[in-house]
Amino acid sequence: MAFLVSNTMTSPALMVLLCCFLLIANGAHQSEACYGTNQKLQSLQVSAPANQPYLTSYHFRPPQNWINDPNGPMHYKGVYHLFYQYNPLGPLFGDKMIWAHSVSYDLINWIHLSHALCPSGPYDINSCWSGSVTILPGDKPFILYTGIDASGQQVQNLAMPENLSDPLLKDWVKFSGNPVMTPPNGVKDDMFRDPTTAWQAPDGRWRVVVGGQIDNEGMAFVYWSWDFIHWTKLDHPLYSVQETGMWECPDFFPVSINGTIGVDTSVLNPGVKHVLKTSLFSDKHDYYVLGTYDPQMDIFSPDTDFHGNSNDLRYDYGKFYASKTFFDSAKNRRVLWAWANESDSTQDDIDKGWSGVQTVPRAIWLDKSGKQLVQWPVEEIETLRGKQVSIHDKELGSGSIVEVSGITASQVDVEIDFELPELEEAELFDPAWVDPQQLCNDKNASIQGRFGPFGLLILATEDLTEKTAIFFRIFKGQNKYVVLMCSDHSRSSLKEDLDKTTYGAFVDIDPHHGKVSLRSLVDHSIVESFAARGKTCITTRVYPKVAVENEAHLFAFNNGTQSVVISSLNAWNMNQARLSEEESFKL
Ligand code: DQQ
Repeated sequence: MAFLVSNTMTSPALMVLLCCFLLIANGAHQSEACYGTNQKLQSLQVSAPANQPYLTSYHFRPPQNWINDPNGPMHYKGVYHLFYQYNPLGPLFGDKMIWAHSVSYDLINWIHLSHALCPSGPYDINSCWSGSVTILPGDKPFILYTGIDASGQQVQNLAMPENLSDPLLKDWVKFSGNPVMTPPNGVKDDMFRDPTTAWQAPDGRWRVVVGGQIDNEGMAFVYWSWDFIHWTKLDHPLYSVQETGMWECPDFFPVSINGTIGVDTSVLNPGVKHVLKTSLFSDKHDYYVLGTYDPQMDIFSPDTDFHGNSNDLRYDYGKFYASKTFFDSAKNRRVLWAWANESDSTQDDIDKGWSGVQTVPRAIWLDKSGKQLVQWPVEEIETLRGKQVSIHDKELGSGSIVEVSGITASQVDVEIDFELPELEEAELFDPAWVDPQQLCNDKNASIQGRFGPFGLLILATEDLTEKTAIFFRIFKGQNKYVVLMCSDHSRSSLKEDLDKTTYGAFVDIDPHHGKVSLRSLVDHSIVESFAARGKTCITTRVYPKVAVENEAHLFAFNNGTQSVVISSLNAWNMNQARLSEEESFKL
């Protein structure tokens, strides 16, 4: 434990921390416990079958079994780390969840390491659930995670690298004094989880948020600490909202008011606003609110009320949950990861031998309007682009369909700019249409409008019996035009027993300026779509029966009565990311 001895901190608080480090040195040697468990579990595994049309090529996942939430992403000494919830026993969620660990130099190609945290002590013997990493001064990363203890209650635990000079941070030790937080009075044992990355307020104390619920009021509990070991709960939550139920995986971070540059989690100055994100257990969506953080009162005041319904802002209006951001100091950006669960049946997951993928990492920043966030796949994803095809200045008359040929449509990155004509004749928007998902459901891709539906048909068969339609409709509202983005899965597969929910969201742009853009990242069974350069995002899981591998086609279409023009379309075949298996997955 060289880093303990080399610590030169002098203030009283930091001396306490040093003493605690020494205590930690007496903690369990976690990597050994993990390794032993892992070896045993691996022998029970059945390998994923060879025929895998839905296996992704450039989205992150291990070779087999169940994954869910991203945990503790960080950039540390030139290496990106991603931990994630993993069930080493099989393709469904398990009752001994662990933190698996992978590393990367570019956020695209990953090496799977041995598992970081496995159930081992009374404070986490029933699972190591989600949590975050905080890098303390002196380059010391600490994990705070939820343990399910011997009596089934949710407690918060600490762990740290065994050897700070190992850039891959392969081995982790747990604090001998765990747990460091137990469910507060009045909070049920199973409603207290998922600590955030901590931040240090100007008074020098660390703050961390833990998700929870009291009665049906969802909330972000705040704890503070001088030494990162002893945590005291504040009387009031950072923020809470009645009737929203359990808040899972909260995230709390600053964003620059001007520009796309990301800032570290403790940054607090007039140049930033704060984002509070919560993953609502009730509907499995990630909602966020923008607002102001008061470090004296430790209160978050949102700019707009939050209700946890279709009026609220979401990172993504499709399958996207338990997300987490980190500050990437290498590129001064904030990066967002999320779990995209399957939409197939449990039996399908058992047959596939795996379940769940991570979305591509996205840079995230505050929109110029100050009213919403914007996301865009990290630029590194473009290094996977191969053969390119383009279409320019192509008019799409009413009912037209144009194939984007010459690419592998099951593994593609496509960007399309539509040029719009004069919108005076647009259909009137009914103010009663408050739920965009419902509107997309009622007006699916086969229902003709005036301006729209127009967009892309993805993972489609040549005869269009299978297709996933990602499209826009434009309406004329009272004072402005309204742009609707939809992802229609009603014809996505000839297979039954799939969740084919249609997704939808409004795009806050003024189409009167003549353009609307769409980018879709297609990777066999996942499609991530970004409208208007990342203002509205929809992620979907799709399982065509026929339109797989080389049988998949990509089309642009217009089913509105009015023409639109493809001013530019570029599509690139995507190469496979390298996901190498280290020993832990081969055993
Ligand atoms: N998943 C974890 C929990 C978290 C939930 C367990 C969110 O910590 O609340 O795998 O998906």
